[in-house]
Amino acid sequence: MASSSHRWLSPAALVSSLIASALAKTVNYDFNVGWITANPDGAFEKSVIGINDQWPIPVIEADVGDQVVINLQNNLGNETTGLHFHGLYMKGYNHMDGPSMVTQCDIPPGSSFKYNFTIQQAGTYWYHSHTHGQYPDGLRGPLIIHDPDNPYQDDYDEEIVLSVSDWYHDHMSALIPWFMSRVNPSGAEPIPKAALINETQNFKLKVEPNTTYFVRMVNIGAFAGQYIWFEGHTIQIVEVDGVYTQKAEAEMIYLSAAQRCSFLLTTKNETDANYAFVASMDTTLFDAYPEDLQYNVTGWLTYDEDAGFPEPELVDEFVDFDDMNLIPEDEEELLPEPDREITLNVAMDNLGDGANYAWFNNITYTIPKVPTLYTALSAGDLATNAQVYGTWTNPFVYEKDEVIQIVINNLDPGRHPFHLHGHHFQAIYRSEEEAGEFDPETAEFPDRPMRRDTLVIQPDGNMVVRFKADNPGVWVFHCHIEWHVVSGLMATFIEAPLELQELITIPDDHRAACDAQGISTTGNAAGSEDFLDLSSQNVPADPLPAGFTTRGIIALVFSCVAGILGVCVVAWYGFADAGKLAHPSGAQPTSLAAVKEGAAAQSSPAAHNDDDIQVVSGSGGARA
Ligand SMILES: *[C@@H]1O[C@H](CO)[C@@H](O)[C@H](O)[C@H]1NC(C)=O
Ligand SMILES: *[C@@H]1O[C@H](CO)[C@@H](O)[C@H](O)[C@H]1NC(C)=O
Ligand SMILES: *[C@@H]1O[C@H](CO)[C@@H](O)[C@H](O)[C@H]1NC(C)=O
Ligand SMILES: *[C@@H]1O[C@H](CO)[C@@H](O)[C@H](O)[C@H]1NC(C)=O
Ligand SMILES: *[C@@H]1O[C@H](CO)[C@@H](O)[C@H](O)[C@H]1NC(C)=O
Ligand SMILES: *[C@@H]1O[C@H](CO)[C@@H](O)[C@H](O)[C@H]1NC(C)=O
Ligand SMILES: *[C@@H]1O[C@H](CO)[C@@H](O)[C@H](O)[C@H]1NC(C)=O
Ligand SMILES: [Cu+2]
Repeated sequence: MASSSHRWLSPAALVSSLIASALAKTVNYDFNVGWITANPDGAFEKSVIGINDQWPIPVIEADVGDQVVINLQNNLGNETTGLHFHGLYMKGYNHMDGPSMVTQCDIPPGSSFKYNFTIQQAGTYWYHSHTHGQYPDGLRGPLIIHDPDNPYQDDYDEEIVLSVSDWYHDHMSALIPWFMSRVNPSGAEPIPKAALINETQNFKLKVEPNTTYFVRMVNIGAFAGQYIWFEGHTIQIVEVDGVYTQKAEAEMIYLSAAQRCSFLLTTKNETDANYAFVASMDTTLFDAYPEDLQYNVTGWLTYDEDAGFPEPELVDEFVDFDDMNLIPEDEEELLPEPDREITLNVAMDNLGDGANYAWFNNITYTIPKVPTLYTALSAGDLATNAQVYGTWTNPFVYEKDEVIQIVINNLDPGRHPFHLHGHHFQAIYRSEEEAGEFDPETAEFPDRPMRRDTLVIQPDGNMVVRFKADNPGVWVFHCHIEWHVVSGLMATFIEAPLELQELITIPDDHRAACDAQGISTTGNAAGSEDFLDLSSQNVPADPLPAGFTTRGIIALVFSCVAGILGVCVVAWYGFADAGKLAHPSGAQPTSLAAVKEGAAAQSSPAAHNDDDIQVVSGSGGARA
């Protein structure tokens, strides 16, 4: 074991941390995670994951410098869990970051687990489960770090926290097996049933006249980006993802899953009318367009309960503020030319099991046998060798303080919000749609680029981000559409692993979570102490047999639906076990109906679906 119990701090850091700790406090939370029922869209009652018998779950609030201690008890009974604190640097606290099999093992039912970390930054964040696609079942909420040095503190009277999200009627544990199966060869993502504001609909936001609010808005959804606008009011953007920006006036903003935006909103002097505000899901992300889809959700700035609540006016075109135009309030300059550049090509493609996987370059993320952090801590000097982390975690090892440039080429016709743990990156370039691969000859970078932790790439476009590897740890880089986490759109950055070994000791309760599931806390990605022997690492499904292409598979499944070549598909895919693909809402379609619904979802954007198009079995298939 190369880890040791002392913390590595420079004398200056030690002094400043002593000063901070003189003022800082400890914020304690006891979180009992369990099932409760809720019906946020008024259309379907379902069991959701709550905390302390409460849903929506509580907002975590602290001040910069505070120590946050969360004692989590998993009372779900039938599911493992975990928490990730989205956007926090967690410097020196990589083991508290939360993604399953990256920095910890899942927390088994019936056990407890402590998260304990120092808050090192101000702003608007959120927290959510980061295991087996679980957070859309309810385990998601804002995390707000208040700031005595907020540069805009004299510009507003009050703070407001608001979420937007999307909502499914079925559980992720029921949807994922359908999504990741041969009956869904095109990888059509299940479509949410409704959009929500603050986890409800028709939300009446009480406001005072002649008052300026600092509104912290968080998209805690699973899939849909949302356009958001306030009728009769303009807003001034002042923060994105925890980074203060110079004031920027906006009529409409776009928030992808996981993004945050804070803005100043000044109310009117008169109280004779209420004003609608709208969040509208980006339906270009959806492969189908069910007739009952409620993709708009309305709230009201409520000046007077008796003044009436007008329906929002229809907007013909979404003209949202381009976040690449923002300038950080601290005017931090473009980082120097990179020490390392990596290129990630995004694609979707099928494997031999017929399911559709997501790829960075030629790798679809597959969980290792040992959490990657624990491999880094136990590998000694070999921790700098990417090989020990396994092929399918898509590992990149960086040296301390290197400037890293990531070029992302989207070879897929969908938008994707990419998120990096442990950092705010500089967003230095983003192309328009259909621009193809990044061309360094023509791109120009801003002098003072916007920073954030989640950035949207355009369909068939490209983008470039830069950051400094100044945070020893294992940090994942992934699409924040939860379906694409499930299908493997994730890479692993191992930053300064030798320094990391000096910083982190795995707490006993974190080890116990692994022990309870028979997962080793040392060894390489294959669970071997012979660190260069990866022979038993987890691997994805086999490739498609030679001669089969994704297009061919989809065509074949269509033919099967049409009843022309059904037999061959049944034979080749082995549909014998497809009968277990039972409908989550209780209906019992045959395997062919399952195929048909899946195919309809991908074939025609205007396809009609009476119910969730998702047809699934209760177990298996949960990855990442
Ligand atoms: C776990 O239990 C809850 C509450 O009874 C249920 O709604 C959910 O579907 C179950 N999850 C699994 C994976 O069986
Ligand atoms: C939390 O961690 C700090 C050190 O980072 C330690 O001093 C403190 O005792 C821990 N608190 C709990 C409740 O474990
Ligand atoms: C929105 O929901 C959060 C979490 O439930 C709550 O703390 C917050 O106060 C709500 N916002 C408003 C404006 O009521
Ligand atoms: C609005 O508030 C400002 C100070 O906050 C005050 O000077 C002004 O008179 C108020 N105007 C109205 C119409 O209430
Ligand atoms: C409200 O009244 C104040 C003066 O009392 C004025 O400065 C301000 O612009 C008014 N606000 C709006 C939204 O009209
Ligand atoms: C949702 O809102 C948009 C923008 O106003 C509008 O164009 C569209 O017709 C609305 N859709 C529904 C189903 O209400
Ligand atoms: C991906 O695989 C293809 C064919 O197997 C190969 O031509 C290509 O170079 C690979 N790309 C990367 C980035 O490894
Ligand atoms: Cu994605």
